[in-house]
Amino acid sequence: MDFKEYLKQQKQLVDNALDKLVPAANKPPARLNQAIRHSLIDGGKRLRPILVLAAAQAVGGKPEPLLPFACALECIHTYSLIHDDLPAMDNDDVRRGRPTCHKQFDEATAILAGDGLLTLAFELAARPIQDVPAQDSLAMVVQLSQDAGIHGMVGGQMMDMEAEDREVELAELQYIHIHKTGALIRSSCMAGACLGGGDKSQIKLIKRYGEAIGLAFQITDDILDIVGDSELMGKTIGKDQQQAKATYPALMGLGQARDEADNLVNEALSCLQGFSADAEPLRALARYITDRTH
Ligand code: GRG
Repeated sequence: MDFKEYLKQQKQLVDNALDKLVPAANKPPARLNQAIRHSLIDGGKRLRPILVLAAAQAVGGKPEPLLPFACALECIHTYSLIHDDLPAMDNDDVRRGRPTCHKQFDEATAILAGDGLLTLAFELAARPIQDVPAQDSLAMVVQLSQDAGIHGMVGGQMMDMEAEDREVELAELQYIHIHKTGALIRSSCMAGACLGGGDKSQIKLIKRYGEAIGLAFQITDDILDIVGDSELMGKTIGKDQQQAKATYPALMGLGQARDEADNLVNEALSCLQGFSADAEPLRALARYITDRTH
């Protein structure tokens, strides 16, 4: 398959759906909708929604009906970026190649834009999906709440903040990465597998796939913060070293961190061994996690 073309097409599909599902910039409250659109529209790789669609395809399901759920993942992800960039957290000026939400608007608007995106996400995730039993939808909404919230991303962010300015061992760092970044990626994969009609064993394997690429994704992010190109990445890099943050390369060196990420990608690929050619996009996405340059 032409993976570059696949990514481009899927991103376009997600971008079009987001544009339709998010309130127009001139609709009241216009400033809030403009702030949401500033951070959300035409930005980012759309990895999480694309994973939802690819996981559905891998189990033989139709991806298109899952677009609102897939967009919910992107709304939650974008909210986390907006809040993470605030002065009270990472205090960043640039995100997705443009000024961060609080820089372009103001702090209060950025907080509300994040809150608006988080709540919109659950409205989208709870929408009935053609041919999907309501109990499966409900189970994935619950899963998403847990993975995005206290037991997942939000909890991971708190642990990350608490670990600043002190020694962190690898086991703790892994725990932080799994929660802060991995949980939402796992949720994306599980939602696609379940809502795409996968059976229990397929969902379990794709869940494990998601866990492995989720951790590999954050390790790669740690690596790119050292060797990446800030223009390509659309954000400030080198901040981890500047803040003496615990990262995989800081704890084990660049080479071993790369090996760790590669091993996880191989583990993810082995989860898909019994799947048909329909899982090819999911396989290519796993390889992309460590090959990416932004
Ligand atoms: C709940 C406030 C709050 C934060 C949660 C996810 C997160 C914690 C903070 C965002 C900043 C950060 C470094 C997160 C780690 C995950 C990560 C690498 C995000 C960037 O994701 P990409 O590369 O971004 O998919 P694009 O812009 O391509 O969507």
